[in-house]
Amino acid sequence: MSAASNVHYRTCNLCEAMCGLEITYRDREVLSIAGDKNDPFSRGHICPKAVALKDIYTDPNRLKRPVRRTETGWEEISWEEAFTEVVTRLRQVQAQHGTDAVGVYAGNPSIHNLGTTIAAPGFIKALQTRHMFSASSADQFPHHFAAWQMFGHPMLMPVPDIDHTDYWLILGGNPIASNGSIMTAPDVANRLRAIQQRGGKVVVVDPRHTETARKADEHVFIRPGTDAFLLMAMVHVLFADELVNVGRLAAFTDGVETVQALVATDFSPEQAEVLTGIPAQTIRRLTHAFAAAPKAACYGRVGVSTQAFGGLALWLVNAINVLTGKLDSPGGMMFTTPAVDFLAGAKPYNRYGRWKSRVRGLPEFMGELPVSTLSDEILTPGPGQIRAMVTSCGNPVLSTPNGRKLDDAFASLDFMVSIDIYINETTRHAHIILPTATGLETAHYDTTFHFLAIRNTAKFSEPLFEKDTGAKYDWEIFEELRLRLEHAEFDATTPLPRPEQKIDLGLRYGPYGKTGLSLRTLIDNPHGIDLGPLQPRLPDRLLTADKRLNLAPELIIADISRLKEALTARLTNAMPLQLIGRRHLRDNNSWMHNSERLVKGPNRCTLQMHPQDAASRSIVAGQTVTVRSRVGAVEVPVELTTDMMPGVVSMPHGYGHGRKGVKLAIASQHAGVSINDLTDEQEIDALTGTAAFNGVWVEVLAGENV
Ligand SMILES: Nc1nc2c(c(=O)[nH]1)N[C@H]1C(S)=C(S)[C@@H](COP(=O)(O)OP(=O)(O)OC[C@H]3O[C@@H](n4cnc5c(=O)[nH]c(N)nc54)[C@H](O)[C@@H]3O)O[C@H]1N2
Ligand SMILES: Nc1nc2c(c(=O)[nH]1)N[C@H]1C(S)=C(S)[C@@H](COP(=O)(O)OP(=O)(O)OC[C@H]3O[C@@H](n4cnc5c(=O)[nH]c(N)nc54)[C@H](O)[C@@H]3O)O[C@H]1N2
Ligand code: SF4
Ligand SMILES: [Mo]
Repeated sequence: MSAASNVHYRTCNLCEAMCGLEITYRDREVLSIAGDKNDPFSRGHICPKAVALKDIYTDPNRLKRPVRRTETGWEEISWEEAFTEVVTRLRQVQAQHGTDAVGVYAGNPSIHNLGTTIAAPGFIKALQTRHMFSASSADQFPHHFAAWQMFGHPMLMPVPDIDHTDYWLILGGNPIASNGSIMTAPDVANRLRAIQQRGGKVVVVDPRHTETARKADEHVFIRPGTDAFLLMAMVHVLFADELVNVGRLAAFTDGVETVQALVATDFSPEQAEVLTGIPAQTIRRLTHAFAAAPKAACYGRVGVSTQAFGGLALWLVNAINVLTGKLDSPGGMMFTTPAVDFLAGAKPYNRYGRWKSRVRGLPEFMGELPVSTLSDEILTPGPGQIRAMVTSCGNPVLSTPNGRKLDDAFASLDFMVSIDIYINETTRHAHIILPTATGLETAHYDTTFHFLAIRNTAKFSEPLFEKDTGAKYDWEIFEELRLRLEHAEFDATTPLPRPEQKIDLGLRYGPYGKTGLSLRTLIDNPHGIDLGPLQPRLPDRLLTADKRLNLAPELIIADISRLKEALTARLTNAMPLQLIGRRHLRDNNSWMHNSERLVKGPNRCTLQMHPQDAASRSIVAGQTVTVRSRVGAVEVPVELTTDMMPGVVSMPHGYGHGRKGVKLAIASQHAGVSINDLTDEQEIDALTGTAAFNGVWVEVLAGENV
């Protein structure tokens, strides 16, 4: 007789939305995964990816024990052997070539795994390298930069209070597909509908008529990479038409006059029209509507962040919210009060430009160098060259610009270790892979996403299943590596501190600790706890040295000259089309294509193109075309759609699994090609070092291999 089924509640850790799951299981088998209706935040919402947690758990390609690459293939080795070899080889490289000869790449799931979030930094610190890279410079550095410069700390990023807003202006975000980012908001679709039901409006600015645009009240096409011109023109209109109303923020805000002077003569809507393709009248109308709405939030995301003027664009997004008094005001852009507040006691921030990258002279930010220059640092000989790499939770061969160059660079290393669960496009270059227990096997608390949520909430998930015998948690791996690197006496019988102990401390000493919130409370409330709507937090929350909000920071204002140059040059190129990215609900960056239920159906790795652009090139629907950029070419089937702005083409990222040595049985059958074989490692936002993925100049030619 089989045992009865049981129910387990936990948070989905696959994206930023923090959906509550209700999982029925028997023994070690998942019977079903559904939305947890009693989760006060997600209210039963899930997306199709949640069910794939089961596929990851049962995936025969997922590694459970360390493996070593040999001439005849991969062999399993013991943890002792793996740790010894990794630490010996890393030390050897550092002894021979200096500490900077070891580079690190930390990828996106680093912040979706509690153990990695808590334990990886100690290991990285023990390496003492200045060659630290992460997905942040392929994603959100502009948000951090603007937050640091204006509010005093890179983590002080405001989020849209969409549950109370009457006007949500979205630039370069597609939350209906991505489920939101730098805005943890499970069930965006219903929250968006609620805005409309209470008489509010949603406006989307995007070069593609997206899934979100379809649900919005208005969609405006914009030429890729030109948001900073639109936003400057909006600031111009705010001053010219006397719409500025800083309100209560005026008491602690500096720099309003500086910004006014910047837009006094330049950056009119007429000038912006030429670059953005948005009629001047539309820019004026949108600005007036935004300023007039009592509760409005201007929100920008990946589309505006990963472009040549990303830093300026995110500063302008904040500036527009400040100038109209919508920052830190209900229904506007607000700051979360998280239950675990890792900014408690934070000092004014200075982690910028303390060192520069060796080859291109790019400044460090937040202890990191731009990932766009990682391949240069590996391939360029000389003192300080990277000879060994550590990757964790990352697949930069598919996810960073000019991935082919990085692919070649990784192949040239003396040593590489990957902390990862798969043998994929990146980790196939590793000499040793250390796999972590993951997903349903782990305890979970979202330190980062509770911090960026549109409501104050807290939730802890216990592991559902025990990890496999012989498997290790990520925090065990990082702690052991750290201790061995530090030559500390390593005593296998002394238990390592568990990450949830840190969460317990964080909760007790956090803003709700006085009311008794602790890990125990969260364990007793497995659906999570609601701590109320966002509250105004300024000026108290500011971390600038003078406790004032700086609307016109020097580093940012200096970058305006670059924008002015582009205003004159008008962004032309010998290549006629501009390439942008695309996210699909059933993709998750580069790593979830090994789940049959997520990849089945029509091929999603297509080039979307406007029919006019196709006709002028004699391209027909479904045909395989060649897309060529400065750095490379790919062949991909074309999909014709008026969803695309003419002159703009789009491809998803995270495909390209057809490379030799990849051990992903299902993903390899849906290999696709990588957009990052086209994106250019030389094209970055000069201010923040962020990859300019969007607006890459390309040509599209009918036929294969042309
Ligand atoms: N052209 C283009 N490129 C882009 C983007 C774009 O919009 N356009 N988006 C960028 C953005 S926003 C991001 S964040 C990056 C993401 O790019 P990456 O940082 O490279 O992250 P992923 O592609 O998600 O790769 C995740 C890796 O983590 C491994 N993994 C999964 N779970 C675990 C775990 O529990 N433990 C460990 N140790 N490993 C695990 C997977 O096997 C995989 O190797 O891509 C960027 N690249
Ligand atoms: N299903 C799914 N969900 C995900 C991910 C995933 O890969 N798949 N990845 C996760 C990660 S790591 C992140 S960072 C978030 C990202 O979350 P979002 O920022 O919502 O990501 P996207 O869906 O890529 O939306 C970016 C939008 O910007 C538009 N865009 C491109 N160029 C420009 C431009 O120059 N200007 C403007 N205004 N718009 C432009 C694109 O057409 C696209 O609609 O999603 C997360 N959630
Ligand atoms: S939206 Fe994100 S958190 Fe929610 S179920 Fe899907 S992948 Fe998980
Ligand atoms: Mo991201």
